[in-house]
Amino acid sequence: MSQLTEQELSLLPTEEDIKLYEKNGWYASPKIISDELIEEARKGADRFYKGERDFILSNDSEIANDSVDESSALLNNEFVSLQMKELNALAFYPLIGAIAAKLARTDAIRFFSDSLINKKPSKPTSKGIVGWHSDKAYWPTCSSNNMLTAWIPLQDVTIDMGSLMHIDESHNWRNEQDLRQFYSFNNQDLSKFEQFLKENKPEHKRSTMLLKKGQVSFHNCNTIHSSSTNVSQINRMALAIHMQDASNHYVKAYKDNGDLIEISYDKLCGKDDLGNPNYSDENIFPTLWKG
Ligand SMILES: O=C(O)CCC(=O)C(=O)O
Repeated sequence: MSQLTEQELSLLPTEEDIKLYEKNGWYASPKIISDELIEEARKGADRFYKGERDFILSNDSEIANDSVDESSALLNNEFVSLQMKELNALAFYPLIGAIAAKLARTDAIRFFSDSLINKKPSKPTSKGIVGWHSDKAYWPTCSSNNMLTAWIPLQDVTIDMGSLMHIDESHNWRNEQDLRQFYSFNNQDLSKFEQFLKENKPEHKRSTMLLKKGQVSFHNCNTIHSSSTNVSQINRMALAIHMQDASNHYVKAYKDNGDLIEISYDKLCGKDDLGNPNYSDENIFPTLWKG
């Protein structure tokens, strides 16, 4: 694994930053990524939307893989950094994994998945909202509550662009089952959950990630987040990299009716010695950082 330069070391979160991450469930970094790396990633994203691929995924039928649709204000495509070299360079930028490792207080960070989100200016037929959810709600087969996501905007993000919003300290609500009925990435109505919060969590605080290009927002896998409509005139693009801490491994999880849950990534990765999905499969969940 690559070493960090002196300058990169100076950009790691301090103990105080880590404690704030643990308290709030999110951390916004200073500028850690060069304009060149971001511009290259945008080129990779543009090539992806044109249908080009540098590396072929063994199976892309089970993952979010929106096709370009002029009537839709939101495109969501997963595992793009395992398909495009410029997005791979961004996802594997060592400082991102190193910061994640510090925040999760772990010595290794492994890729779990990614989402390239292109939130276009809203259309009469499509608001391009990302509904309130926690990432972990989609990963019941993961043992760790210490997994985290790096959200990397591919341009500055201003208030009118529908930036990422976190509910502070909501990672501590992970066992509150009545919240789960509201969770859905695809839900275009943010207001029902907001009304619920007003009534049941009147003290809650919402933090909107207004970031400059090169800054990265990190959130714990249980932190509740969403993003609203992009009412600006330009596309708001972001690469979200979902990451495993060293402790994470597959655990069996069941639906209410007793059926075994299989998440889509289980169909992409190899099996371990017991025949279960192998969340350490280097082909699909490569190591991003080792301390
Ligand atoms: O880009 C967005 O608006 C949503 C991103 C997201 O859900 C995530 O980073 O986990």
